[in-house]
Amino acid sequence: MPQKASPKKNNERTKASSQEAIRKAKARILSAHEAPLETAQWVHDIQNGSRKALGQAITLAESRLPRDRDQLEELLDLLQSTSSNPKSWRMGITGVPGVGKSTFIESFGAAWIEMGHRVAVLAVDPSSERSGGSLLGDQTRMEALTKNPMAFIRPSPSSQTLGGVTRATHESILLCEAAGFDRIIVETVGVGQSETSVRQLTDAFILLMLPGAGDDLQGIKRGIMEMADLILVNKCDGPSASQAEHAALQYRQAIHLFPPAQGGHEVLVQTMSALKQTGIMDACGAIQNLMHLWKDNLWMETQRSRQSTRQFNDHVRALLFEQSQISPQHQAAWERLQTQVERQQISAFAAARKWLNTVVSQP
Ligand SMILES: Nc1nc2c(ncn2[C@@H]2O[C@H](COP(=O)(O)OP(=O)(O)OP(=O)(O)O)[C@@H](O)[C@H]2O)c(=O)[nH]1
Ligand SMILES: [Mg+2]
Repeated sequence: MPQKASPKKNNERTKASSQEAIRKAKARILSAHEAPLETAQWVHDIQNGSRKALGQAITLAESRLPRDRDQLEELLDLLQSTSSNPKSWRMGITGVPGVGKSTFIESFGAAWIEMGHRVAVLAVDPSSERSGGSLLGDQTRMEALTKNPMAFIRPSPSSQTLGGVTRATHESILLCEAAGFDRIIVETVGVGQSETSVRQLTDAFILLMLPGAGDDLQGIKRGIMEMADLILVNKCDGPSASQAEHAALQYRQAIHLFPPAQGGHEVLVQTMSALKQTGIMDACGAIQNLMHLWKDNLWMETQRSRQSTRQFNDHVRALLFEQSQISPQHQAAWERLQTQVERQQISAFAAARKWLNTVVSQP
């Protein structure tokens, strides 16, 4: 007859089985992440067109773990990715949800590939509102491009702050360029601040508009229109074609009231149908003209250098802030001051100065 185990033995057995469970879980987690490649091998693979290596590098760019950040910086360093790759054209696409951005990118991207280029499509979406369903929608709207070996499509990183997403997108652009993609298309997905950050990451900014909307500017703020280098009124097909032409006329008039564009160019308003694929080559032509003009008048160089300076400043601020949050004392001081500001016991400015003094005096 089997003997009944003592409570002590039972305890030991439970402990052993929970340790075993932890060990198995750890092994599962580790095997879920592919073993990190040697950085040099990784660089070689990216430069030789391995999409897997590029995808893994972008995953690293999206990570917030300090270890991953270090490795990414090493990788970018080895790839010698700087912001001065003059051969690549970075294009931002924005417009209200449903205007046809993804449908446009499908034919716009294909047009560049036909001209012999390699196209990378990235998305900036700091909101976590988009469901897997709408990402799936994008994949079907960009079906041909998704399958094209000359294209690389990366859905946006989710659940991050705008600053984090912007940094990840910037690094992803550099990685795609290092992998030989010379036409980079960045789609803004969330409405709001993401337009401004995509503007900061790209050379040319394209705004898509709906037909028959001139009246209320479709929720697109005037500031966003002022940032655009090219305006495309989409859905110029079927019964809405005449409305689209009318809207284009109105936008052309509105643009004359804006301050002149910094690149020394005229902001064109063109009509197109992303669905029927009309006006796509005209859009490519307009971009080509802009890029050639900007090369000649040095705006391309000036703008990129301003963008890099701004990124440097933003990055320093972000790193300083991150660093200052590491110490529990600084964090406690932060929380205390924040409460005082909330209760209106101290001005926001005085609180900020006080906190900085704490950080500086007790590094
Ligand atoms: N008639 C017509 N419909 C279009 C055109 N372009 C896009 N659509 C339709 O408009 C809908 C939205 O298109 P998307 O390309 O997904 O629009 P989007 O701007 O990417 O949308 P979000 O990613 O949700 O912001 C789809 O049903 C498209 O088929 C066009 O030129 N003409
Ligand atoms: Mg879309």
